[in-house]
Amino acid sequence: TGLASEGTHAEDTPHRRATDDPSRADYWRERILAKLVYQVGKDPEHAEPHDWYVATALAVRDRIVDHWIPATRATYAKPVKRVYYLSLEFLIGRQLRDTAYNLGYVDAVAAALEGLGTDFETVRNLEPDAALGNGGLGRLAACFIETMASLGIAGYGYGIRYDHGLFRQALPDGMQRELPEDWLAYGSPWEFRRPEARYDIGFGGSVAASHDAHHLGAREWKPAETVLAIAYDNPVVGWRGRYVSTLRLWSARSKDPISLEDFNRGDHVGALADRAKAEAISKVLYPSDSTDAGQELRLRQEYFFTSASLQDMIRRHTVNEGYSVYDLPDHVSVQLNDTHPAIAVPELMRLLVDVYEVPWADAWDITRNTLSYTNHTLLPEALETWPVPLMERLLPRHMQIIYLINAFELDRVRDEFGDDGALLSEISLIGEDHGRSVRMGNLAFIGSHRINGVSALHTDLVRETVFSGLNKVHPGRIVNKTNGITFRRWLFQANPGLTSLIREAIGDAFLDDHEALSALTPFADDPAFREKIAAVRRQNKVALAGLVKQRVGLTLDPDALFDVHIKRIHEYKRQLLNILDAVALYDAIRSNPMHDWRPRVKIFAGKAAASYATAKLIIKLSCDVAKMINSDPTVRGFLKIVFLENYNVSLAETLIPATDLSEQISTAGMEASGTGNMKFGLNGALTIGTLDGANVEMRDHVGEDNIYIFGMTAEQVAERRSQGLDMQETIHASRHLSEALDQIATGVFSPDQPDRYSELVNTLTHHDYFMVTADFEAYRAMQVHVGNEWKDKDTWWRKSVLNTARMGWFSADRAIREYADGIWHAKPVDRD
Ligand code: T68
Repeated sequence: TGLASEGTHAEDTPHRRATDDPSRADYWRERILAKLVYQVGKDPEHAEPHDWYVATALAVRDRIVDHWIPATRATYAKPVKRVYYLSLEFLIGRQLRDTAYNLGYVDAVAAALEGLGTDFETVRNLEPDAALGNGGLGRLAACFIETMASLGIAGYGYGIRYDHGLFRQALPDGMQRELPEDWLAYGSPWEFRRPEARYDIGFGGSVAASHDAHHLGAREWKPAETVLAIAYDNPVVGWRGRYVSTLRLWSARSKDPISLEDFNRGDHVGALADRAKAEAISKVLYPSDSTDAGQELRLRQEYFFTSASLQDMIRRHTVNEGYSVYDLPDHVSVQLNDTHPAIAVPELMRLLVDVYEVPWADAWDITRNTLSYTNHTLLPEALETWPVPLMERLLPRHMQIIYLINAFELDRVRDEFGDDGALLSEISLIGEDHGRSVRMGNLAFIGSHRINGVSALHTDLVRETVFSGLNKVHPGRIVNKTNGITFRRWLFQANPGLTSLIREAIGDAFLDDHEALSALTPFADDPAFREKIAAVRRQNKVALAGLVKQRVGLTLDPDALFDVHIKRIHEYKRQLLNILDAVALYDAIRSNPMHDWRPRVKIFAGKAAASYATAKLIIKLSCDVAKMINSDPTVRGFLKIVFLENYNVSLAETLIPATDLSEQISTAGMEASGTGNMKFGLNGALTIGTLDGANVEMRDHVGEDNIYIFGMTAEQVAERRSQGLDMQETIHASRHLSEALDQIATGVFSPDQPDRYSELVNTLTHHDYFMVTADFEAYRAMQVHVGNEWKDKDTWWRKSVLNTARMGWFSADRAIREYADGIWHAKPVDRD
């Protein structure tokens, strides 16, 4: 067949040519040239840099297929449980380096490109980021797909192939503008279109009355509208090519590309109207990372990809593998990434009851034993609900099923717990608050055998708050699975300098077993090693400084403390707290110019949801403050502020290895986990943070002396809130804080519009829900402490090494093993 199962393409023939060996540059030279000529159709003499990118990607893609087909065969030959990860977001970023790296071909490909008159860095930077996600939730899904492949779990990701991913952020005068993102403008060399893998997705219409009077029997749903879901497969290669997961993304197509009747009547635009409506489903990613509930298109997206994915999964299970739907839970696990695919609960019931004629009670067991659900937030505005009238109109059969599930659940609970009205209304699938609505969190919970939070603290809070009632009636169903990150992308690829140093120090075991990083611990006390670590960081900072120079024209001192705050802009993530500290530091430098200041650079990046006015104002404030401080000669370079435009995965890959101090300062109790915090710690940045999300577990692992924890605990925040949100006294008690707020409120940083921030400051003063002012003094004191620690380089680099050495547990390999053992009961594929 020409397909090798272990790493190499070449067959073991006696006359093996040099060009049959993919560890050699000439192998790649030959194949890249062939792709350039025969697939891109360009003369190598006149090829543009982008043509070289496409040719290289296509050549690498062939090697993926060499692993993908045997991996798929092996899964059919010796079946293991298949894991389906349903997510509306997969923030995978660039794929060339990731793929080439996991297959071990980066050096050979780079050498080939040199010989062809270009270079790997140039070529790989031409790949647009696949920005099919907003933030942490989408990036987690991407880390998990790669990790399932690395561990040999038969994993599939299912999502939407958005024509336009997350908007591009422009910042003219510091005001965020959203520009369309167009990652598919040149097509994607990684995907395989599968026009034969298509499913009908219905919307609207009616449900026929049944022949038998039994209310639990099959019904016939006659949708008014049918949209086609077409599959595009993106293979995701695991570490050392162990396994290849398939990321199957659905694109919406109209059943009728054009209405010829309308066209022939002369209505050339109307002739395309149905098509436009159908295809709108996969046009754009919703840019809010906390739901603006209630938009019909969003519900259409959710049902579209969930239905297509379940139909595809059942087809593979029944037609390809010949199993009965009754055996679904033995062979299949479906993980719901937040409530976005929660419609899977009634959809799987519908498929089983109406299409496969499974009795209701059996269908319910199958559904619950197959599905599990991950919660990522406690923010009330992010808990999805859908108005009942919208659901009835768009998904009438599902609404019937939801009512039935609800009735059975409430009956059962009433039998067991008595007629507790408060409990019953809390766990009901139907909320009565602002008009009747379907609570997707409760639906996902009731339809799942396991519900998980994403850090120890978050899971505790899930049990105590959003799902306290459901936790009482289903004790033990909520479990914790602390997030993890893929070390392949976030250490080995993003920070080759640090990776080489670690290999020299402790050998290669940690490349496969991330907890083996702990062998680095004794090197924290080795001055020579610390010096090398500092040198690598400096190199990464020089590279970042180059990027900043090129993008914003600002010159950074690579010996300054690089203090980095990158994530979505949110009040709870408290970029404002950091800006207030910057203003206080600015004042301190001016009023005490003879102090032994050390240069510090505060770097911000992040997007605000298009509709989140306060978040956009926070961006503007950062830019205003930056402008004033960067141009004030009395600061003499001791403080610089940078806001980098258009934060994305690729920018994070450059920023994180160049960071000295990682900002993880959310209001305690509000950040479910965080995953950026782990990426920074792994790369040796020290963290300044609150006891929130996974920061708590990071402290436990790295040791409290090696992390800068400050501020109120989640419990204290709750207590403080119950006393009211007016902070005048708190502000009054802090001279630094009152002065900083005053300057911002009176327009010191916004002379062109002095009242620009008066409302913002007013809110902080009288309604500080996020406890920015209440945590200010603790934060500032800790920042002063950090500044002092930075002066003692031995201490700093010792702590840095200990952070890297002790982050092994935060590997996604650990997280996925926990899911596989505790929720999916899935074992790795045997490829021999
Ligand atoms: C994040 N959630 C959590 N949501 O905020 C973060 N939401 O603490 C956690 O580490 C991460 O999930 C992974 O568990 C999100 O990123 C969204 O992006 C989102 C998108 C649409 C609707 C709601």
